[in-house]
Amino acid sequence: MKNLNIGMIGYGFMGRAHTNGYKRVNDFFKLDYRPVLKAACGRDAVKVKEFADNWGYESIETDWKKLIERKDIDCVDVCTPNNMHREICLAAAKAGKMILCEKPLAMSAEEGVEMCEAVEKAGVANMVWYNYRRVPAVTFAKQLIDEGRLGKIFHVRSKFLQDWTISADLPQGGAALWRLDVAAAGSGVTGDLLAHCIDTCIWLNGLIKDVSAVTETFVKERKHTLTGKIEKVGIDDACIFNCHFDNGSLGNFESTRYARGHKAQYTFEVNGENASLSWDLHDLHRLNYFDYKDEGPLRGWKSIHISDSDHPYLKHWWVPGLNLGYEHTFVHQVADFIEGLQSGKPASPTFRDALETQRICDAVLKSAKTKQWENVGR
Ligand code: SOE
Repeated sequence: MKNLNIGMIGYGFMGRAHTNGYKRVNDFFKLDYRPVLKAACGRDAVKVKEFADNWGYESIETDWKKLIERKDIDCVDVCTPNNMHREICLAAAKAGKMILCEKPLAMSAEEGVEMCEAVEKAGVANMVWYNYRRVPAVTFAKQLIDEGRLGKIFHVRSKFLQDWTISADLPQGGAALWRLDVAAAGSGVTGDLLAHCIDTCIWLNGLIKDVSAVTETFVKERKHTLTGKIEKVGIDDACIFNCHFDNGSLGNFESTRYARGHKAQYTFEVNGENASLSWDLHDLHRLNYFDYKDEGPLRGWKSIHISDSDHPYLKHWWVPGLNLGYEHTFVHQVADFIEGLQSGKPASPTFRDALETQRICDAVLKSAKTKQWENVGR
């Protein structure tokens, strides 16, 4: 088995989630590569050391440029705030490293194009962490749609609802709250949450042609953690958009951090000519399915418990009936990345695949400003 030496940049929530994926993958998946936790990198030496010791990284760096220069690193994992993705990925590609970048790929499609060109020119393996594709029930939904079971698709709707920024006393910026700071995040819920909905839905139903969006910033000013001053809030707190898919179906998307009572209610529903399906992150091991063939007194939605060995990824885990959770999606993504290295058929979403989501996010934010329908630029 070959070693795949990982250099992790960033050690927050995603640093932990990805590391857990690297650590567990060989226990459950038979692969030719073994991820080795070579180095963790962060600016605060004490904090990054604590992270490295806790998770089992062999060494630390406090300068990402040093990490990228290291000969013993094969693969760079970018878990920083969004405004650093571009610079790190360009440098890592130049240094010939494989790159796994946290979503969203970039601050804008323009940056994304540069990043795609860099990894493609360097010929390095690359992937973006849109992990929800790897919830077995979501992967199963993709299989059912690809098999043509739903027939012609008419509607796709998806929401990602949270409630954690309702308090106006919550500051913006800094390590914990960079998602509220437009300079670090690029956008609010559009890049952070809707990007997940878009990634999954274009994977399920093909590309989006044009969009019509509204956004709102409910709390206009917040104290900035780094400056200590009250500053304008530049992110979108909520975003709703309608769209046309290339295949003629209609899409309806909504995301907010102001839906009191919802922590991470990510849902989608697809309605086709022959069948419909829906999924809810709060019940992630179930796929709801309605088949028109069952029309008659026994018609109805069924809730399929996705836990059997003939469901995606499940044969690698426990016995039928036992649930997987959020963290398994990262294990699956590492497994798929490695299988892509082995087969030469890169795991999706590559940077190029994820650029499409970036383009749609740009069109959504533009439409909210112009109050017009906007085409997705390609
Ligand atoms: C925000 O709260 C967040 O952590 C996102 O940044 C993640 O991408 C999403 O999976 C869960 O919510």
